Parts: sequence; structure tokens; C-alpha cells
Amino acid sequence: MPDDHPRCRSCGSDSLSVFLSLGKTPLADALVRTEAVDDPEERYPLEVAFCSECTLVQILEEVPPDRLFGRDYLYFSSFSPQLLQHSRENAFRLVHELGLGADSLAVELASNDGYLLRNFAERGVPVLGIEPAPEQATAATADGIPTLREFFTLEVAHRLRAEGRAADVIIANNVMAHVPDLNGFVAGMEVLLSDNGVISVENPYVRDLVERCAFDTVYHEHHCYFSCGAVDRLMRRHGLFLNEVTYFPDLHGGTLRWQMSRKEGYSEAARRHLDDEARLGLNEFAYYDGFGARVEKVRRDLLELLQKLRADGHTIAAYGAAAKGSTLLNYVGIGADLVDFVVDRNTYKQGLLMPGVHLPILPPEALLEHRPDFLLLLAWNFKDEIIRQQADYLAGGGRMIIPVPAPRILQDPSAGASPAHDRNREKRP
Ligand code: JHZ
Repeated sequence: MPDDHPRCRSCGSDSLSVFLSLGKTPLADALVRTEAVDDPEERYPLEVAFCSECTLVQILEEVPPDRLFGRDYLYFSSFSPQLLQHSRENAFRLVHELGLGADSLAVELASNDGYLLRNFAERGVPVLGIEPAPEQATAATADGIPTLREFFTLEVAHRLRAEGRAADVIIANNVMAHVPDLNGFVAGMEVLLSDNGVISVENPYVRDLVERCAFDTVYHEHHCYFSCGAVDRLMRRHGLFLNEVTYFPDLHGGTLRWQMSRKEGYSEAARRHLDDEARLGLNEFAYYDGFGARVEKVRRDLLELLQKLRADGHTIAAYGAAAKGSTLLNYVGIGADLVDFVVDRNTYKQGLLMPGVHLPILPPEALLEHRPDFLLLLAWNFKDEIIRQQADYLAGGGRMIIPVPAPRILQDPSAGASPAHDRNREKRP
């Protein structure tokens, strides 16, 4: 008899318990062309579960990768100055710490438009990008970054090794969550890594997903939501060891960098993160239980706030045609009756419609032209950057709404960036 019980993407056990259900949503990055507005859109269930065997948080649905990262995938890393700066610092750190030079090789998996590898190239380190999304891979190649236009798999790793290539550093930022075959991906990294090589992986932290109620970062591209414990167990299965953990509270709403190698041993910070997780209960279902009810409350409160503003005669627009914006708009049910349009700097997204709710995407200049009374920050992770850019809109009386962890209207953001989420100010390892 076929076994149709969902199995953990990491350890293969069937001990998965669902703790959040966002209903059926369209693919978050499948922006709609205006001429296709009447075509039916694909919708898939979005359910998040915890594996009580290896503690990995994951969604149950699996949408084929070529549906997620084909021509419709228009995310370009280079549109965020914050991300560019963060990536540059990471590249220079790795060049320095690993002593990389003209004989080394830096490989990035999901290298997007070459936003990170160009920093290694600038320091004279040979690079190789692997990126399946066609527009981004083409942009990287045009920029002089050698890029293979394909998904990274175990087979690709074997092929590169057979060609005599081994990576002294492998970078995988915001991609390990995106691969359905998690074990194949990690096994591929192990094959490609040179004996003394280092792997650097970044992903939003599951602790921030829960504590900041960032439920909108759940969408079909993100199969997994990692903790240090889950990464540790996953790596060990493939003969790799977690050595170092670094926390970036303001990147993508709270990101961890995990550094791995073939040598066993935790840094002090890595050990502290693992201990913190055990103490806070991230290894137990109870930590996640109740999250669904908190998310439902955000839905109700946000809807109520927008409906009230609208009933009072205010106009509302939104900022950021982000994937997380798509989850938020569709789950909460925010359509043209509440919000007039969405703005985004990414020129590839302008002129298209948000999935499901079909709000039009315009350039940010539309804010000064139409001067909506309120601006819902869908890309709330870039709040400070957007506040800086939108000084004129704010000076003209425009006000901003932050949807999570609890919907609120920002008080006088033009006076300076409002305080970060409380936990950002806590001392973290
Ligand atoms: P942004 C992305 O998700 C993509 P998204 C991906 N799925 C992933 O894993 C996570 O990040 C971690 C625009 N923008 O980055 C650019 C402005 O207009 O939060 C983007 O369209 N003006 C791989 O899509 C959007 O906002 C600005 O000043 O949820 C932000 O999307 C800035 C800074 C951004 O991620």
C-alpha cells in the first residue's frame, strides 16, 4: 500500500504535527500580468508542521521547483542596499578568515544576480554561481559572474568534482529552505566542499518567525524554517558539523548564519544558541502550539484597522510587492476594497498585479503622486530603509502601518527609525 503520510524532509520520520494553517494561497511570487487577470490561478494548501523526531519546522505541501523559480520569479537581491552591504561584509570576512586567493574557489548556490559573488571577484578570488532563475542568471553573467543556469543537486556537485572543481567556500543564503530535497542539497554541498572548506548558510530564524509572529514569511518557496538544533542534526547526517552561529536581528526579520565544516566543534556562540533553544523549548511541540491562534488574531486586528480607516474616508496603499506581502494580503483578505495599490522599486514587478488579490504594482513615485493617507508596510523587514526613502511622503502627512507582530500605526516615524522589536535590544550571542 502506498504510504501517503507526510514525512519529515530532514529525518524522514512521520512524526509531523501541524500548528499553523493558512488555507489555500496562490504562489507568492507568481505576480499576475494584467492581460491574464481572468485566468484561474493555482492555489495550494499552506500548512506548517513540527517534526518531533528531529525538530525541523516545515510546510507539508511541495510545489515543483520549476513552478516556483521560473520566468515568473522576479526577486532580484540587488534591489536592497542593506542586503548588498551585508553580503559584501560577509564576502570580505570569508576572504580574510579563510585566506582565499587566486587559487581558491568561492561557489554560491542560488547566486541570484551575482550580488554577493562580485565581492569575491573584486578581491581576485575565482567564483562560480549556480542559479536556476533565468532573468537573474542572465543578469549575473552579463555582469561578469560565471553562472550555471540550473538547480544545485547532488548530481551537479558530482559533475563539478569530476571536472576537478572543489569549493573552498560554499555560500547558500536563503536557499536551503527553498529546496524540496533537503538531504540531496546538503549531500551535494558535502561532495563539492574541499577538505578544509567552509559552508556558510543563512536563513530566517524560526525563533523570530514565532516570537515576531512573522507568519507572512510562510509561503510555498519556503519548505523549512530552521533552528540551530535542526541544522545541527541535518548536517551531522552528512558528515558536516555546525561550528559557528551568528545572529542578524534586522535582516529579513531575523536571520541566522550557520557555518559548517568537516571538523567537529562548536564556537562559544554556537553552543549558547543551542542551549538557548533547549531552554526556550524550541525542541518541543509546545513552543509552536498556540501560534495559529496568535496569527488569527493579527488577521482580525489588521482587517479591523484597515476597515475602520477606510470607513473614516482614508485612502490606503501598500509598500513592497514582496512574497511575504502576498501571503499577508491573501491570508488576511486585503483586496481593492481596502488598498488601492502596492509600490515596489523592483522595475520587473511594476505593472504586474499581486497574486490572488490583484492589487496593481506601481513605482514608489506613485506615493507622492497619489498621497495615500496610510501606507501598509508589506516589506516591514525594510522599515527603516523605507522610512528614510519616503521622507517626503511622511513630511506630507502620510502615515505607515506595520502589520506584525501586532498591527499598529507608526508614531511619527519621520522623527527617526522607530525602536526595533524588543528582542533586538536583548543581548544575544
Ligand atoms: P523582501 C525574499 O522574500 C525572497 P520577499 C526569498 N523568497 C526569500 O527567501 C526571502 O526574501 C528571505 C522591494 N523593495 O526582500 C523589493 C522596495 O521596493 O522583503 C522587494 O520586491 N524598496 C528568496 O519577497 C520587496 O520590496 C526598498 O527600499 O518577502 C522586498 O521583498 C527595498 C529595500 C525593497 O522579500
